[in-house]
Amino acid sequence: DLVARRKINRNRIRLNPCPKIPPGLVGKLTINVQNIIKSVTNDDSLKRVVYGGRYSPEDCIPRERTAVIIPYRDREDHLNILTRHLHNILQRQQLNYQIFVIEMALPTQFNRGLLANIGVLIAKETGPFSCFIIHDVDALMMNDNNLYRCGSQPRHLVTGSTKYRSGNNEYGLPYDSYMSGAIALTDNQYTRVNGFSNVYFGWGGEDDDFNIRVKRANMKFERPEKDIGIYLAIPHETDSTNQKNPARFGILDAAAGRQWIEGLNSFIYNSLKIKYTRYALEYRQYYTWLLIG
Ligand code: UDH
Ligand code: NGS
Repeated sequence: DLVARRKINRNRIRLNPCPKIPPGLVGKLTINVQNIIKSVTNDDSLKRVVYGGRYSPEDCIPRERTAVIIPYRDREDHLNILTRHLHNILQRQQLNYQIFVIEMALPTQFNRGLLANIGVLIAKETGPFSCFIIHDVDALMMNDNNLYRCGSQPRHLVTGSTKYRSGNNEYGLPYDSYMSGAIALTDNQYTRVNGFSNVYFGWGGEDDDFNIRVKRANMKFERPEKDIGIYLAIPHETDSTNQKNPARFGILDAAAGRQWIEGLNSFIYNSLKIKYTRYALEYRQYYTWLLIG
């Protein structure tokens, strides 16, 4: 009734912005991949998730509206682990967020850049979001101080992953300009670089291409502090429908020439018209799922 509604509105007006540093963070996390589903299933965070994998804090006004976009195919176990892990942590980070899983139907070779772009477009339709995070399905953050927010520059959220363990270093990166795993860009930043290139089918190169785009748009990837951006990579075998793309080095050499022609703004490049259809959109319990073919 009216009186009750007025009361709710009054309370809403009194809400303060969430603190700059969320008070409930715990720092470095111990993750046991085998037990993660069991350990977080009883966690209250999952009960607070709204269908479609959405959440917003009730007691303060969130500083960021984050869309987590996961290019995806055939990694159900990883997806179940990652989504639970993220719901648990992103709520502690007091974000307003939604998880989007963008799946590419068979038989096409996997195309991570294309899926990221489509994810951003669908998130914008669903939005408004202030921050887009392009996230690998097998990357689990190991320190909840790694806030899933955007910055004044594009952010590579990974300072080291168990995938690149070397010698005494438990967490590493394969090379300095490497920027896969998880990146965070504002709408403005993502649009300014014109998103990912859409022409990399199969494994490799699309991330290096994106890095070139960021540089050419006069921006620079930033990373969190070294001990904060650490990730556990869930071990897995090579995907049969994401084979190494033998043409990737040639395509990468021509990256600069394509930047403003194809990407977020266009899925057509020369004679190559990348047609895709939205086969399905479902608001699943822990994420919004889009199937592309
Ligand atoms: N991805 C899928 N399904 C696929 C391929 C890729 O979901 O079939 C997504 C997923 O989010 C993944 C990301 O795209 O995290 C990157 O894919 P990738 O194949 O580059 O990931 P990664 O580097 O695997 O982890 C490379 C093969 C490593 C084989 C090692 C064998 N010991
Ligand atoms: C580079 C690839 C990247 C890839 C990176 C790490 O060689 O796409 O290795 O790969 N670039 C090209 O192929 C041009 S990894 O060590 O994770 O297998 O992300």
